[in-house]
Amino acid sequence: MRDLGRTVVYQIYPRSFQDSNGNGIGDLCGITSRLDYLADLGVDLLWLTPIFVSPQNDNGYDVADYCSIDPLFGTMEDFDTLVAEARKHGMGLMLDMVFNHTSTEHKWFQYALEGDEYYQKFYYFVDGKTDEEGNPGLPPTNWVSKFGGPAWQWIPELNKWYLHLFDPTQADLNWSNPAVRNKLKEIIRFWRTKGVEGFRFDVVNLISKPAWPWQDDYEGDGRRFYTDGPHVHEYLRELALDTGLGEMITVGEMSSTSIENCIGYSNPANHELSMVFSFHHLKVDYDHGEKWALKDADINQLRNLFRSWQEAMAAGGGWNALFWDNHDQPRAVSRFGCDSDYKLWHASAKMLATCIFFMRGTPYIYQGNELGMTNAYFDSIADYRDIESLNYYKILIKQGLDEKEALHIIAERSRDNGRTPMQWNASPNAGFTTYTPWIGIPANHEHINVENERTDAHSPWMYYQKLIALRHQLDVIADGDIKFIELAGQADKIIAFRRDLETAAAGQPQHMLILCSFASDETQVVIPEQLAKEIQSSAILISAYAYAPSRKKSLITLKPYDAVVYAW
Ligand code: TEU
Repeated sequence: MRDLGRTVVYQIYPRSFQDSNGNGIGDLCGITSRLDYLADLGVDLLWLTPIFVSPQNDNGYDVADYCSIDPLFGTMEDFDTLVAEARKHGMGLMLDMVFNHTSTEHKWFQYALEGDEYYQKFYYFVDGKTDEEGNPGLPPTNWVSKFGGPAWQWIPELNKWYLHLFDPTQADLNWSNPAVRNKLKEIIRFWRTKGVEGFRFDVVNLISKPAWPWQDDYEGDGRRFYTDGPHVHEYLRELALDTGLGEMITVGEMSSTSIENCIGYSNPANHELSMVFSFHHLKVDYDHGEKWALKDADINQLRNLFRSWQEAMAAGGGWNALFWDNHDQPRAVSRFGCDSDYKLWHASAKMLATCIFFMRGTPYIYQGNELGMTNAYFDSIADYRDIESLNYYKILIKQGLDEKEALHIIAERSRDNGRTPMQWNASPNAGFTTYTPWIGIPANHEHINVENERTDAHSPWMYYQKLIALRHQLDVIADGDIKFIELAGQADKIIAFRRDLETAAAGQPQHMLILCSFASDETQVVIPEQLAKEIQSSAILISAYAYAPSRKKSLITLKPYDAVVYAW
């Protein structure tokens, strides 16, 4: 099995990676045609977001058949070819298992609607509440869906409500029913025999709901009742032990979770998962914790979150998935870096990569990160495709914002920012498709594209290639301890940490100091005395600018969005 510390995962959003049949939507054959590209970059595992049969209301996270390929993306034969060809390139596949809910078009849900009681028990079909006057027909609880609106849908034929933590067409599965758990194990076994190397489990810390009856939430949206729920660890262990997941690489997506639970999920002794995604660091620009309210990123908070997660997960034997971007997030370079000035864009794309690549965990590259791809900045609501963005646009207007204000928030926060097509070249559709793409392509593909960056020795692409190679080679990055460093007066600008490993292979550095600047201006950093002495004998391993920062004894001058790694 691959070593977690030396593995780099590349996330592909198939719909937006490469179209091979000219319908404007990316597909499996398109991915196969780009395997040389991915192998040159040097990545190890390819995580594909869902490619299964789906009505695509939530771009495949609404699965109607877990063991068939959606014709939109190709055939099972195309999938088998992709697995085989990827293996020839030394790469493995990870599939996205959406097990918290199914599409309401899934046959289990359809049988349930037809009155089959066995399948009704696969979901949460429950009676409503009566109001103060005794009239029936109120939702069972006041819980709110993650996509806005109530988390319950009324089914008049059955006189019941069903739970959907996401879209009404994504019905939550009842994991307390052993028959459900067994069905899901069969799906894992099916894909294992197809030769996939790993799985990503969608919102998997939401699968265990509390015992009935459920309560209203007067302080929040209900998440505190079902997040990291009562039996979640037990269910994950059972899934892993019964299907042999221990021999595979698995990552769980953990919504609003805690460090303590994540140690539980990912400590190998517990036999649950290899690693976890958590999202607290991607909420530091949410005003009062609210996604649809803007504020500047709080770098001090970001640093504190990284410090507590990195140090506590290490102490507890847990393992982090390291990432900034995915298909649900606006582009990090637009959020935490700078995308309006060529030089700063360049530096900040590299700085962000440095920051996570040198932490303890497994780094994930989301397609286009290696190019420094930016937000889309669509200027009309008609350009958006994502169900969550379209819902929230309406909600914001209802709350009294005018169209311009609402659109501004959507432009900053929409998941579509991360879903625009891969920018292969400067041609009108960026080399992604010969047809009209399913979603718009930012004009900056004229210079931010693969063709340009692979011929520029200083591009973000070349930098990523080096980072991946270093991950593979150096023991201290893969296995070292991590400790964050307090820099007097610079807490809101600089993230600094060190990595140490006493047992590094001969000739390899045992220590590293990583400095990342989130400031748009030049910043002077005073290194603590002892550390300044230690780095006297260091060499610069990699840095965001071609010229390393100047250093006078303990004083280092970092350029805007600089990153530098000292190794000794
Ligand atoms: O996302 C889980 C999730 O809660 C958030 O990332 C969510 O998409 C958004 O940020 C709410 O504000 C996973 C998938 O990654 C996402 O694409 C799916 O839409 C969602 O689950 C439902 O399956």
